[in-house]
Amino acid sequence: MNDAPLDPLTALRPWEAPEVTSWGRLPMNAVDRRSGAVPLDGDWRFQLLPAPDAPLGEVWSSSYVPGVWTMQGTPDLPQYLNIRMPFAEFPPGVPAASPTGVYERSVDVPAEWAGRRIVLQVGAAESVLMVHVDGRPVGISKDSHLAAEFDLTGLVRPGERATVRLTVVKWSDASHIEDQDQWWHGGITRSVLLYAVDRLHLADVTVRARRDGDLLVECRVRDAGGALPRGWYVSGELDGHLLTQDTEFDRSNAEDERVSDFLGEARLRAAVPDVRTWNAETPELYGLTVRLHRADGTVADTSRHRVGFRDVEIAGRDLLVNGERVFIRGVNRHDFHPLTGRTVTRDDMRADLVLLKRFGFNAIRTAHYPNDPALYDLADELGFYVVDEADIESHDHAHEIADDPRYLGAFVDRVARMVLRDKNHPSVIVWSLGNESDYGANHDAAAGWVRRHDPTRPVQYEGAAKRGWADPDLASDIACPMYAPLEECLAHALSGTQTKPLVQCEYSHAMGNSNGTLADHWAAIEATPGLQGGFIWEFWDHGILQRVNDGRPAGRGGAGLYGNGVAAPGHRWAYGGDFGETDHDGAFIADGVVFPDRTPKPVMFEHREIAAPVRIDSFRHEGVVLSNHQHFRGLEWLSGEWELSLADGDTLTAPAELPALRPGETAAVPLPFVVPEEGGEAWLTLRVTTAGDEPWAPRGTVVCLPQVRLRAALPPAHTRVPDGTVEVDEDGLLVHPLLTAAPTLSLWRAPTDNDALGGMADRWRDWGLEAPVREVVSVRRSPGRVAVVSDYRCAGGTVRHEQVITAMDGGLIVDESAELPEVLHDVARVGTVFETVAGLDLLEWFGQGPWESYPDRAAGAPVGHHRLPVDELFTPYLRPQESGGRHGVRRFTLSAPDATGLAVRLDRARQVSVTRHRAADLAAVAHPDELVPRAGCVVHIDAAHRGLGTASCGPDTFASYLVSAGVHRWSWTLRVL
Ligand code: IPT
Repeated sequence: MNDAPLDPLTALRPWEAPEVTSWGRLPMNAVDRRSGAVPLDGDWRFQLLPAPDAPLGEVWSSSYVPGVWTMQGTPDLPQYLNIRMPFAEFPPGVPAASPTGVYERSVDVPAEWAGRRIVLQVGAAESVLMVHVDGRPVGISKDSHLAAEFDLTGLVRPGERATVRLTVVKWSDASHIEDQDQWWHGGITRSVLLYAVDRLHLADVTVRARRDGDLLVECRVRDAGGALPRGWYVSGELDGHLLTQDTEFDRSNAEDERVSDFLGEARLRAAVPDVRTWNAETPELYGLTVRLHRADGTVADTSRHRVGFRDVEIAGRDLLVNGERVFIRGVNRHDFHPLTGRTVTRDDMRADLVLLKRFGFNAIRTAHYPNDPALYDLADELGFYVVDEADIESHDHAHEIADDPRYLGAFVDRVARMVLRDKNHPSVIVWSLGNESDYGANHDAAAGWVRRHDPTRPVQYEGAAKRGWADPDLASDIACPMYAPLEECLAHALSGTQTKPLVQCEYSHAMGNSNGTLADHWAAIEATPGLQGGFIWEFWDHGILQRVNDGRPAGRGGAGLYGNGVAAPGHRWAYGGDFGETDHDGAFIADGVVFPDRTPKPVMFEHREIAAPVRIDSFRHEGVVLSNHQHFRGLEWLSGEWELSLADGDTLTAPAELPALRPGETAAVPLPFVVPEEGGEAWLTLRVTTAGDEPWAPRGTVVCLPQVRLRAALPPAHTRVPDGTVEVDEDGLLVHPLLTAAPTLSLWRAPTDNDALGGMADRWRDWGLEAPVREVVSVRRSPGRVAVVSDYRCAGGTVRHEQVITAMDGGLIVDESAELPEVLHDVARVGTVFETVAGLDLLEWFGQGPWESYPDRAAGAPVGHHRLPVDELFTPYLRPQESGGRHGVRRFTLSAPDATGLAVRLDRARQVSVTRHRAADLAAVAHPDELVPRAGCVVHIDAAHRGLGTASCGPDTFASYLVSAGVHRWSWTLRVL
């Protein structure tokens, strides 16, 4: 035991005192001190204690800062829980055992800092930070996602070495309001630095820049010595143009007008002529430098900002940016990385945003806490509308905490500090008071603070808005529901009672193979005044790269990222339960539109098309009608190429001349091809790419692929005159040299996460659809033809299946029907499954592609000729499930390198999948690395396939995408190549 006197910070037990939001922590401000600072990132001496009041040991290891210890080889591993707290204590209580990291390092304080004010900045620490310097207590802070600053001026000596100790306590009263749906970690997640400023310094700078060119810069000035010296003034420079102090408002800098000896306020004003306004499409920024001068004109302090001139307002039920009702094509984004857990670099964030831009997103909700500061710089620069969300989620104890006055300070503090930090970013258009915390007086207090401090932006809070979308309340200017059914949104917009813009803060849950009906949502949003968009849940699949042999996180040095969504050999993407946690929420953490290595999932291509800036409205004989669907930009940044795909022919291309269209305009352009008489079904695609380099995409990057059908397919004219032989075995199963399993009826798919969490999978299992017992009723043979009737018996009933196989044209025609009894009113699929010999490794098809698509997620895959190796057709969702499907397939071939193989032609466009896995193989495992690929192909041809929906969290697919009971008929031909 260590008998040292109890440290005063520890003695306060701040980890179970919600009233203590901080002690010794400096006010938040928007002056960026990163440049010129001494970075303290790197390896720190480290000890992990079992509790915050446990004595320090003798032995130090090391830990990398910024980083979480849960990913750096300690016994305390990541744990994933969504709503439930990881411990039973009621707020503000915490368990006595609470992993506590003690970080220590020496710091050489530069000698030239003598006489200056010296500040320590800890970028973020979760969940309680206690700071000591040379053994003396400095301060405390909470809020795991905002920086904390401490004044070290009197505590360190320039030119000497100091020891900084950061003690980070994992569980605290604050954990109860940081109960976001993500991994629990512990550590220091953002950079630590030390900087110095003049004693006379800019305490804060607030920039307001309007779309009419009006610029207002408000500066707060302080002197560390106390009273301000006389005669100071500020000046500014906007892209080289000097701004001078507004003499109407130079309080406290001139002797006669001094209102306070301690707080200086000064204002710069300018009217910028012909201003280039900021919006997410053309994010024009101006460089602003603010200088604080001493009376003799020398510069005491400088602050640099990037200014975007723009207005945000709500007019009636419209959210307007620069007067335009912009669509919010958003996504929810966490700070996440598969190797570090939470720590992200500027390059990581840039890669996130670049990818989002390339796939048509224009908005981010910083779910559910202020993201890394660099994210906002990048959003300003690349063009995103940001809903900036405070670090408040009390999901498990929401009702108790929302009105608990002990948490009042924390609510206001977290919201206010976020606003003070981010107020100068043009990208931030809305403040959010947090997530999933019920609604109480603590929210109204926070909303009141924001409204007084920043009247230039709306406030939103889902917990308030859900009481009634049109209700007046202090905490939400926007009706921002989560996962509201489309019909409810439509009914509200059409009701005549709508009072606020309707922008869903979360919708279209991207867990596993999901995001069905996204295109239907957008068709409704674009057609319905009052609906303005929403934020898909969410950007990342939060799979942590884990070594399979020892179950540890791979950590910072982990290999194998940025590939094709698959974890490196010997690794897997861990989700809840994979670190041995008994309490966890499984794969619910894998619900993003990108894999953990940022590989886009198929839904991204769907989204890109839904967000297309230029579209083909229609085709008439006189030409193709194009329209510009942007809010601010013309088409000059795009170039195009026409493609004409003939089902029974080739793909022809021709250069496209895009018309000069302003936003909202349409124009007809002549059809670039004479469509050949032959060739069957014909599709015209406009391949739209960037004409030059964009900050987020090099020239030639695909932006969208709008399409129109020029000619429909002729119905197949089979005469059914047999001209060969059909061989079936005694069970009436087809015998064919290229098939290892004969075509049989399939009614089931490996449950998607939506199927599982939406209850469909259980129902299908109760019905026994997974493995019905096939009983042959009759086999009738006639020359060149066999007709087989069989019953597929399962607990849910009997499905009568008929298969008539006719030898014709050197191949086989298979006509099938299945009759589902009424009770089987919603099944996964009705269709054929067969398996091929090994070696047929290339799929070529005419239909939708090349990306995976399903009946209710098929807007982003253009119809055309596609080819992919069979191994690339499968999508490696983190929990294996139905995947790899292609919608709208008319015909396909499966071939070996020597061009031998089989060809299939379908009676009409249908859902097809070709993978190495049976549905039962997929359903039997928990991670893709456990799958053993079969040598041949498992081929499904579906007469009907159920839509995907989003029922893992939100509405199921629409009735029109369900597979119903009754008779289904389909036919296909099989030929040997
Ligand atoms: C909603 C949460 O806000 C989000 O953090 C995430 O958990 C999402 O759902 C599902 O993945 S809360 C849900 C109970 C509606």
